Amino acid sequence: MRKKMIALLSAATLSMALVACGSSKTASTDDSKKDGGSASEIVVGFSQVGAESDWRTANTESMKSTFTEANGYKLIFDDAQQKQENQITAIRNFIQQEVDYIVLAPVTETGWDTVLKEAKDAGIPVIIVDRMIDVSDDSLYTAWVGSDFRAEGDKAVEWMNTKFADKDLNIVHIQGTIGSSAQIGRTEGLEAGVDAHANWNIVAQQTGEFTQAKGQEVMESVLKQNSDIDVVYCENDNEAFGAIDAIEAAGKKCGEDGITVISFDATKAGLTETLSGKISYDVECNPLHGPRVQNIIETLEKGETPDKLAYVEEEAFDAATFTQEELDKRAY
Ligand code: GYE
Repeated sequence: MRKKMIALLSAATLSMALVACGSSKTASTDDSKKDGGSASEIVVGFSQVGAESDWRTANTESMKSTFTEANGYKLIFDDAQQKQENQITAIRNFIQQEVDYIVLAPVTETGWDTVLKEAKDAGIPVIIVDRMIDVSDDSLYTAWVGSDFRAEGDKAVEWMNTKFADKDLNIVHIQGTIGSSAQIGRTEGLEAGVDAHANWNIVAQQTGEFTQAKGQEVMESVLKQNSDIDVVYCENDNEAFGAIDAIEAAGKKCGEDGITVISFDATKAGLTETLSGKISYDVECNPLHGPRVQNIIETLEKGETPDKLAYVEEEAFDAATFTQEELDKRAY
């Protein structure tokens, strides 16, 4: 919006100059703001993936509560319903509205080159949040903040190692949205672990789209074909909730004396199941990116250069040691 303010000032200056010259014409001072923001506020267009999970809801909430008018922002929020084509349309709308910053939480890694070139040509900085993008030219985005998804997968496998080491394992792998960084990293972690253990087998591998409904559907169909399952590796909490429902509906148990469910996100709902013992291990993925993106924007506003890549620190929670006190302290 400061672009606009400069335009407004120069129009006013020009108008004064014209008056001073005794011209009957006055330059237009009509600064009709396409994005609807006021002159001093920073306008942010945020293209959100969707509302597929508890993690996503917490992330949306973090962005909305950060980019408020009281904080000097106008947020234009767009929910893409897990579709890349909707995100591309949203970005084009943001460009037309001449927003000051575009923030993108990309559904998948590839397919962004063309639209981000359009944003670059329009002079609008693009900040990527959460999942990463895979573009041929890194100057198409200004900065990224999110999680190390491969490290998250590795943490789960390290835990499996300490717990099961040389045991024979039949593993059901419910993946996230195929082609998203969260899926790619968490899948790579598990596959590396399975490659390193001759007696660990992935007996089924299918996407659950990061949703509870799809997680349940996948687990139900797996259980119809295979009753000998030791571990279910779910790539987020909501898939785990669906898988747990399917396991229990089939008359089986989750946890210590049943099927081991591993999950990612460690949302409050996920950790509630960790406390109950139904999720045996939950790897944290922190969704509270609003203040982190705000820091990036503030750095840019000062004319400074933010870190190109920023990874968030995360931990993991074992049902064997997790407590109510820890659960009470969680912010999401
Ligand atoms: O794990 C999942 C969400 O990209 C980290 O997306 C995010 C993932 C998160 O739907 O719950």
